[in-house]
Amino acid sequence: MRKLSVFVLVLLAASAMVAVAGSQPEKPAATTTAPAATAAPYMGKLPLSAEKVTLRFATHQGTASAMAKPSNDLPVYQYLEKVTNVHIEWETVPYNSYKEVMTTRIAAGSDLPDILNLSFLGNYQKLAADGIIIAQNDLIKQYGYYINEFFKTNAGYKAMMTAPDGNIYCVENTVLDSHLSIMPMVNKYAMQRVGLGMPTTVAEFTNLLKAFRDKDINGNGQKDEVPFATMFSQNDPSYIFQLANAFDLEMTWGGGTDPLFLFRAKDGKLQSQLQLPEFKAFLTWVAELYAEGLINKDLTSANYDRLIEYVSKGQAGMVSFWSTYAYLFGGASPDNQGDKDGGKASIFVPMTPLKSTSGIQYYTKRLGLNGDGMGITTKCAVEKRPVAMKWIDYLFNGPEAMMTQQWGVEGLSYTKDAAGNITKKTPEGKEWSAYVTEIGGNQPPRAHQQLLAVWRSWMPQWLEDLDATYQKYYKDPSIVSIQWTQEESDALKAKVPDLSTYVFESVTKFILGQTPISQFDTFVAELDKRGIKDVMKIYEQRYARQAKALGK
Ligand SMILES: [Ca+2]
Repeated sequence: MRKLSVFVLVLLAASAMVAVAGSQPEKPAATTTAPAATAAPYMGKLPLSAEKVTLRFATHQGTASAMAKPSNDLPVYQYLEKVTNVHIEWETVPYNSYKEVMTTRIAAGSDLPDILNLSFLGNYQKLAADGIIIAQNDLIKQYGYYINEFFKTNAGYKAMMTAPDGNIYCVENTVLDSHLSIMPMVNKYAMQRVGLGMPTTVAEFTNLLKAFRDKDINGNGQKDEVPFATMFSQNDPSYIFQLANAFDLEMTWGGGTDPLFLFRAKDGKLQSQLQLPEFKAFLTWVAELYAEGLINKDLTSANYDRLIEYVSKGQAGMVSFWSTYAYLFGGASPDNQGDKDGGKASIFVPMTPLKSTSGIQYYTKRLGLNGDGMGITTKCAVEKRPVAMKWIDYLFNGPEAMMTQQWGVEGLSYTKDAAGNITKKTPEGKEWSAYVTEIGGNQPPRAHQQLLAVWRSWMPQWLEDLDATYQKYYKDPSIVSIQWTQEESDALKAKVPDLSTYVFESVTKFILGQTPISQFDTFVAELDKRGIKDVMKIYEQRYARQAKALGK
């Protein structure tokens, strides 16, 4: 886990930081000074200010302990100050206490910084209505050069960053939405031993698992195979739900306050997926896999370590996890021939999607925001707002700032020759990506993008090559997680926890065979009793805004 650990941990930390929203539309409080009539429009040129400007920025110290706490002692931040001419006074709070500390500080209403990380601080519209932050629309128009460039090719992200009242209160972290996310991985040597190839249909998938079960793939003479080692729980539903793609459903993403997997949009209308015949067919299939001994008996309690254990004993022919981990499962497998890091060649190969009932093969893109919203507070002096906006803009999508995320600082973590070729540089005894993280690169606690270039440079070549060939399978989600109004968010809070608990208890019992599939209609009726239609109405309201913003 050396190479990828930091990056993947952060990917997995992507959580329910989705903004909940406010009900009282308010006029933007921003009153920015218009540039003089003679001034050329801002085009992202450095430095961001002719005179040194000091801004106070309150943020957390990073999502994982391996992340570097922002500080002017770190080379990346020293470099960014040099090129932008903006000095930051850091006010940092540990990630786990950020919500509590900052909520208290906001409630006191005094001593706000100029720029505020809005993670965990609630609905943006409400924060603006409460006089904490300003709308950034006008500022972005004038000083958000790189944000506007990003929006040109990322309409979905623009829609998600726009509040229900039409204002943009902040830009937020973006994630890589279509690169080896959640999908099963299949041991190619086990496939060779049983004489079968990569499955492309539900029937082939089932047959492959049966062959793994019956043909002693680890060659120890015992029937100890665990054909498909996976997980299923309320916190980790995706490994199983993702397979519902084979039934034309769309259940890979969502959870917490935004259980997207409950619904899909079809022909412009939302449908409650769990109440469809397709879901019954899917559930019937998974229950059969379980009853046939094709799935690990402990799927409701298994974790990553347990999956590695099954793999290391050669018991698992197929395993579920983030498929960026494919090389780690390969490294742990007895089929590994001395390539202990799994970096040189594939053993566990991410599975191509199964053909759906209607004949298409797809994975759903993980389109979502991931916190670190960059609010400009009402306490930020009007004359400082343009440079605050430029700084946020530049760090989000400016070329030198992106270089620091990917490569760190020239001379320290990389060198560049006259032709512009970059070579990694690492101090004695350090691992390169850990060093880049340590000096302030990688995924800092401010709005940033997960970068494909970083992902690529940190991925074993065989996995990177495979990822390129899988791009054709990714499709946009039919429902995009744009922001809720406060009213919608409150209504969801009243219904969703009880409904979700019921869904997971029931689905688990169906899979484990504790409830027969003949009871499916009772399940469907009970979902109605527990208000799934009311929840769907709220999703429909949001979907109407999505249709307006994205035309679909
Ligand atoms: Ca065996």
